[in-house]
Amino acid sequence: MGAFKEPHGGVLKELYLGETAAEEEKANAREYKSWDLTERQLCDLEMILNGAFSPLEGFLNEADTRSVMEKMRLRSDLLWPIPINLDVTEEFADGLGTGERISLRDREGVVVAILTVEDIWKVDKLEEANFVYGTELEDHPGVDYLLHHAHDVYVGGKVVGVEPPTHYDFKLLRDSPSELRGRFRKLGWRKVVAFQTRNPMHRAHQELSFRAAHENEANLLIHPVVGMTRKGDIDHYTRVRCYEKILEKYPEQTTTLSLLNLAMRMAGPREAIWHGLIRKNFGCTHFIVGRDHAGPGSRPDGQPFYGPYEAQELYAKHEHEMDISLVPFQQMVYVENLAQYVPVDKTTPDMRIKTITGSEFRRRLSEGLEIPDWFSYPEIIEELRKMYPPRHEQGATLFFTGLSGSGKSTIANALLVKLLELGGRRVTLLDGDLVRKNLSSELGFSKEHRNLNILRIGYVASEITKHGGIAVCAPIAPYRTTRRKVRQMVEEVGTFIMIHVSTPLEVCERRDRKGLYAKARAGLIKEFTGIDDPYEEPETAEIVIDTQKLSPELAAQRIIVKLENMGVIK
Ligand code: PPS
Repeated sequence: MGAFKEPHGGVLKELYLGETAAEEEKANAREYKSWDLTERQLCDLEMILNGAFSPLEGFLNEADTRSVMEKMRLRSDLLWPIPINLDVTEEFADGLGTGERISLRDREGVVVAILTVEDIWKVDKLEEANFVYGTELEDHPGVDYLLHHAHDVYVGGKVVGVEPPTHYDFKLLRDSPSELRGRFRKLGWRKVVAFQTRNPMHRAHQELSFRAAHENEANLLIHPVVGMTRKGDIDHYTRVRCYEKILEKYPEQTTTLSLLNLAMRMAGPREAIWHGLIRKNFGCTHFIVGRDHAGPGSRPDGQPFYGPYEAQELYAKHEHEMDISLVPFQQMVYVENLAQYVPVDKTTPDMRIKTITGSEFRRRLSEGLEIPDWFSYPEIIEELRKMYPPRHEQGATLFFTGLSGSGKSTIANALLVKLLELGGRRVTLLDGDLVRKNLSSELGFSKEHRNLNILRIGYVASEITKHGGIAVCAPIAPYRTTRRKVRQMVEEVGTFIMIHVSTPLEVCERRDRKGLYAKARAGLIKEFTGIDDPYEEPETAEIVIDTQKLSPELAAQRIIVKLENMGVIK
């Protein structure tokens, strides 16, 4: 085995211009059309420019894209499993011509690269989904991205780099392929096993990765993804602090850490091959593929999208031409009577096996329950608990919905007082009327305005939730899709609880506390919810309150009990 792996395709494609040429291009770029890169595109571009995606020299053209989709190969016949495309809006593509140069800008408007347009085409997304992910189910995060986030038109073409994308975090831990190759050379590491991860590492991962290196008489590179991973993953800031801690658990001089700004696709088997090729470009000789590598979770019917060892099988099939050895690993389990970790296929019936699944681990974290020492290191748990405290210390949004006069505000006010009485949390009330006086004073009651109003409430509530407070919202919120958007926004940062105050229209109208129903019936108020405007009943409310059966005080009490049961308050 040679001292250093050749990059995929033989040459490391570093595509940054020299200083003078870059300055010139930056000046020229003022004349070019410019595209603001999405988060994923910026990750991809960084990988293209620094050579991590060698042999790619730009975003794929249509012929290469088709070849990659159908055969997992570029037209040159080189193995490449994932299409890397620049997706743009139809509007942007409209005036574009072949041979035209466009500047690609980051979020701050800095020109990162110049692309020369080779071709432009409209995408058949379902076809791409089926080829790349083997499914068109939106529950697959890669498919969801493709169908709901990626633009409809692809632009292919080579790129030249003008300025590397800026990172303000963990600068010393971010390496390009040539930088990492340089580090290996300096350390005299000739064989390097790479370990890919998007999760915090615990004892099982440490055991597995160290054994993989040890058994191959190699050194170890911990190479976590810090670009885009799966929704709901632990944020990369926290993870990197954890990785720095786990590094100390390996014997000195054996292991190093570097961060990879990759945007994952969760494509399972295809992704495993892609990950291997990328690590080869970084100079690694071996790549660990464990159970369910880059797995996207399960289908709605509970079946996994890919078999647990399908990634290993596909990798093994192509290993000879990849020229980066597969280190297949079975799941590691803790054997209590041996007080050590063992690969699951090496266990015998006399062994007392212990495991904690990912979801069980998250449950223990969110409920503040004990996490045993055999599972992880106390320093790592401490780091995770700082950012992911138990649910009763996290923020929450309590979102009331119901008709005007249903009793939302009265119950919300009672609940607010009870929460304040319990103490320990900051509580903000975003009542319908109150919001319309402040946040949404210019809005009326058209569908568009109501939705805007609810999204504003959702945004404020999600910020309150993110910062550990409790937001109590009480608008009518008549539209299901908008309520769902608010739920999604909040659930990214904390707990969301929908409370449907289901008082029937006749009762609200009979009560008519503000006299609005009478006015609406008389045609003096238009678009009044329940009269000449719709109210879509919630399907997914956590709590339903019927005020015909419960007083506001008792309703608030019931909600408090439910919050206690859910662990939102203690
Ligand atoms: S929405 O649909 O969620 O944006 O409505 P919201 O912000 O909660 O505002 C509802 C309050 O505004 C008063 N009001 C109306 N409600 C419904 N339809 C029409 N056309 C309307 N015009 C004024 C009404 O007092 C609502 O207050 P609540 O507290 O719900 O009774």
